[in-house]
Amino acid sequence: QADDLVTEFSQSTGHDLPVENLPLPKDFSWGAATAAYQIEGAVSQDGKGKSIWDTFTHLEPSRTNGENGDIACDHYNRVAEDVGLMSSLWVDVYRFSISWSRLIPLGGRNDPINEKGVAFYNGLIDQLLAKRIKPVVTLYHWDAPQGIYDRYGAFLNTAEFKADYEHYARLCFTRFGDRVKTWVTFNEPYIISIFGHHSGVLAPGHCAEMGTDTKTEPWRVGHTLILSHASVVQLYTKEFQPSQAGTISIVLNSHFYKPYSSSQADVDAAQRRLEFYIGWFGDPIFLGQDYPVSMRSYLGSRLPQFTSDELQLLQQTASSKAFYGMNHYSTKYARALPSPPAADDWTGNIEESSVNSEGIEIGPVSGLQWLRMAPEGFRKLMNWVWNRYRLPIIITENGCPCPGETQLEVAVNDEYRERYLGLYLDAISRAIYEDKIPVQGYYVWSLMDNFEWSAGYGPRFGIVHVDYATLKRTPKNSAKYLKETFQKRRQQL
Ligand code: PSG
Repeated sequence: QADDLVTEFSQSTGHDLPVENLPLPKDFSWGAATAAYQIEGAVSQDGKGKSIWDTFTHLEPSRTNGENGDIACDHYNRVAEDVGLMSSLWVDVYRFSISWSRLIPLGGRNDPINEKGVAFYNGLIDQLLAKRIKPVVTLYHWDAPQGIYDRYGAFLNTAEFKADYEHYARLCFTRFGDRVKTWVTFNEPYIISIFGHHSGVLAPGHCAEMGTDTKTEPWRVGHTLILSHASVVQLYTKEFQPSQAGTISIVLNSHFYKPYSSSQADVDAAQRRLEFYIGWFGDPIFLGQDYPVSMRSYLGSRLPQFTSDELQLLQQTASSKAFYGMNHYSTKYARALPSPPAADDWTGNIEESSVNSEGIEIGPVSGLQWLRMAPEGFRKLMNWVWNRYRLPIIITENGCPCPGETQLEVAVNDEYRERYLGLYLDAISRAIYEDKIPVQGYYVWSLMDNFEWSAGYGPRFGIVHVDYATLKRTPKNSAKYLKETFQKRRQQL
């Protein structure tokens, strides 16, 4: 019935959505992604310290649908089973994140190290390598130690955060860098800044109603993230890369934006929205320069300044030519607002919608309203990023929850997801062969159903179903589809 939904959409809108199963390069790598807080559970096992997500979910459970990551998928106690699962799907890569407060329970540079936490990740990495699965490791996927938040507000104190984050990163490179060759500093700085420090829907939940200065705080947080990223890239390239020979970058997410109408104002709005989403981090990090001009002109003094030393650091680290980590799910229309921007506007005075001026929807809706199937926007986004940064691209997250995916029977029979993934892979093939963009890999979000932050356990993004009552894992049809399609697509040509 999910399939019917897509066919019906194609017919009524003229969007053509049959999967073509286009080829991919032989050395293209595919994998699955997760994040520590979303799957591990075991939140106080073996000496783990509290993170801002433990606090956020327990203090006011309504913010996360009454749910939390205390148990999640209990991956912490089921590593062997989960690595076995990945191996049976023939993934090349597993992208996971390290829980900072498992390694350093209080988070700070002078705080004790929890060897049991180190041992957990050592075990995971060794089991992956034994199955010839390459680990891609995210140092920070949103779960800051509560200790550094209590001490100085985490990202709100740039110098303190940078020093503690460097110490934590050094620990990871030292203990795991002999085997981990691909590192990600931060997952989605945009979401951390805007959702954590403006709308407040994610931890630590700062928002105007809480007394946060939303005119400036998200941009200060972003500034801290950019500078902390750069200093850890410098640390890695100077001290670890010579012997470990790995690579390090950051993961940026964004929708693609299409103009709401053909008016010049809306065409400009779509471009400006992407600059506010991606250029915010991408220009300083990958071009080694100031924030986009559009941001400076709309935000003025709300946006922090880089000192000349900081710009120099950014220039140096930008030239370390790694890869662009792209998280992407969907496309929206961008419409220029006629009135002057709100005092705490974060968009460049733009309204987003899923329907354009002619009433045409951007794509068939998934299990989440904001996420619609729009593969053409994905291809355009790869082009936008390539034109601006000229870096090889790795798709570090892509996937969706299906409409009505509640019972096991529906969940396992996940036609909507199969179609979505098939079409998004076609878009990658086109980007590679028609647009000549070096896209190197694709990691589906997610290996298994997990704790979807503010939405709790409702939306299921996994290619493997998790029964939260028994924690039993059942591969969905899309898991078999990905295994087979990569096998076939990489044989073609
Ligand atoms: C990204 C974009 C939006 C919401 C959530 C994400 N958006 O535009 O509304 S988060 C991203 C994340 C991962 C999530 C996954 C699915 O890295 O942890 O589970 O996407 O939302």
